[in-house]
Amino acid sequence: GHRGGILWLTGLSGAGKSTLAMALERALFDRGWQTFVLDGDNVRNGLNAGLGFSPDDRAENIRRVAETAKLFADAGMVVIASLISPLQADRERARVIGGDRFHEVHVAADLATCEERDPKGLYKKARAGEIAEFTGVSAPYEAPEQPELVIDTSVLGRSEALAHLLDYVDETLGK
Ligand code: GGZ
Repeated sequence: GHRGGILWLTGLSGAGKSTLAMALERALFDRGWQTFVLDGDNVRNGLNAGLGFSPDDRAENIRRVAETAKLFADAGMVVIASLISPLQADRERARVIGGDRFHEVHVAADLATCEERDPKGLYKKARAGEIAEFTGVSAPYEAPEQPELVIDTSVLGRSEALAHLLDYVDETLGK
């Protein structure tokens, strides 16, 4: 069994948030847990269509995802929210919305590592000036000061990263 909760994955584009979110969802699903992923990438096509990447739009994107995550967590689900959420202030607001169900996970990989991976070629485009306000290049990323968990994907392999996250989820949401 498990309690409801929100695992808020923050980190740069290319840090591995989506990959980790999907792997965690699969692992929890296989145990019979109720789990659900809210990913910046997919939510921006629907719920948050129309929002861009200005500071105001990012703040609204994060607020809506936090409110949605709270509804699902209140219903007992383990919500995995995967958003860059680059600013401390926006994440603090998400934490206030989520209350004690909120768990901040810093999916940490340094900019150089993310830029070298560049899975979608976005860093290349950002460096060429084809994408404005790109996080890490032309827009800020403020690392969390006191996250509940740090997963450094520049050091850990995929299965190690997942194992760390699963241990944390077991400790905090398992019963
Ligand atoms: C950052 C951008 C941008 C800009 C498009 N800045 O790695 P991806 O490609 O697949 O996922 C990223 C996604 C970020 O959306 P979020 O909702 O997570 O961002 S935030 O929390 O800041 O609201 C990236 C892509 O969108 N993308 N333009 N300018 N990432």
